[in-house]
Amino acid sequence: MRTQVAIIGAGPAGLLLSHLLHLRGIESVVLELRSRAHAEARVRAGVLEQGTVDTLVEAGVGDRLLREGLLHHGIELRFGGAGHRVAFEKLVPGRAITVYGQQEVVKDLIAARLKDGADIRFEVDDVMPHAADTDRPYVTFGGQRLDCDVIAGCDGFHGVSRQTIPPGVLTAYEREYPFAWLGVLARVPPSTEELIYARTDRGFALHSMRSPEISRFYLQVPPDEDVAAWPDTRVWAELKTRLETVPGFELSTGEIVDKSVTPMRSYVAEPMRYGRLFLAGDAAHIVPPTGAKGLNLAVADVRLLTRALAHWYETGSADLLDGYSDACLKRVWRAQHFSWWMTTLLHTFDSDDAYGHRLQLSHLDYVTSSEAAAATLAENYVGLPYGAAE
Ligand code: RFL
Ligand code: PHB
Repeated sequence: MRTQVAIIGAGPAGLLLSHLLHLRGIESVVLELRSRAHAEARVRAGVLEQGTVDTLVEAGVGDRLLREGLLHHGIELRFGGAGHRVAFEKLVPGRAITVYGQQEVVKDLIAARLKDGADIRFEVDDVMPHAADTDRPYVTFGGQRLDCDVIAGCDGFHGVSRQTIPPGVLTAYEREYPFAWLGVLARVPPSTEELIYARTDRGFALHSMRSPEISRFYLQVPPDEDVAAWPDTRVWAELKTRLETVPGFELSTGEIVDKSVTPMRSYVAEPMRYGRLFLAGDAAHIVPPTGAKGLNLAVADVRLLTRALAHWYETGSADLLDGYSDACLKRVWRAQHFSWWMTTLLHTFDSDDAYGHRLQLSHLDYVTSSEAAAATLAENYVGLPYGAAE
């Protein structure tokens, strides 16, 4: 078997890359470990930056997103018994976020790819990239061999692509946080119009949503927490304690339909390339979800990779491919900083002494009382505009 670009992983990065390449006349095969049903049911991100929405719409896969996505012009930071709105319309005029589940993005992309006759293989075992340091790379899977010009490693943080790169090639930059997030999806109308990021002495809580009928919540919990320690009654009690901290706010409860624990980690591998193997999305970098950046970074990466590959096929010049990693890493590191910053701003750290606690409160007070500080948060949260090269 032969294709131009062998793509490992059918998450948002791999699927969007395959679609964008198709629009430029470049063919690919997508190899995915899990089933289509599993990929479409995985509850993860929910916040899309303006640039992500524009990318999906321009690529012709944004119809349902524009119909069903919830356009938000602000978020609330809640702490010390009061809520403070970060008003995007005032701080970053013309820019907003859209709340639309990652699993819906994945469904839309799979549908579009299959309609165009794409070759996506689900439930393939033993995917392995080979000969990435030669100009005849290939991928093996389930006893078969796929020859290609280039391999795209879009297989997420635990994928195989990054791990096949020989020791010494990549430098990893990493930070682990001493807590995890318990994520909860519930069949109950949101008790708020905009997202609420709440800092309390018992830990962080986030009230998000998926639709007018479905709410999404997160609770800061100890690292390696067992989901079994969180029966529904405990989840609702803790959410109420952490969110019902301002006068008049009452949290509606309902049926919980999904619960999972996510560790919090920052990680960057540099460079995002080894020969003919290019890493994109979570395969190369992850951020704690507090800044809502992971999916948006994956989209920015594959935009750049598409442009670089198209340039290569059209002109024979590898200039953009050679610049791919540096071009991605600029945005990646901005998002790393913002995600670390939001995380330290809003979580409780057991290691914090009284001094650290006071610093955090002063920081929160500054972000919610100074327009300059709030604008910094807002412009990063809605996402910095793409540069000319992106
Ligand atoms: P994915 O989505 O992990 O997809 C990788 C795909 O590769 C497959 N795979 C393999 N396939 C073949 N062979 C192998 N050996 C393979 N190993 C793995 C996997 O099955 C999978 O289908 O990576 P991708 O495409 O780079 O996308 C990245 C995003 O998924 C991720 O950054 C976001 O979900 C992060 N994130 C958020 N990002 C945002 O932009 N906004 C948010 O609001 C947001 N909230 C979140 C989040 C992530 C969360 N979790 C669960 C980590 C909230 C949470 C709770
Ligand atoms: C979500 O809705 O899943 C979500 C929203 C904001 C975040 C992280 C996750 O910062």
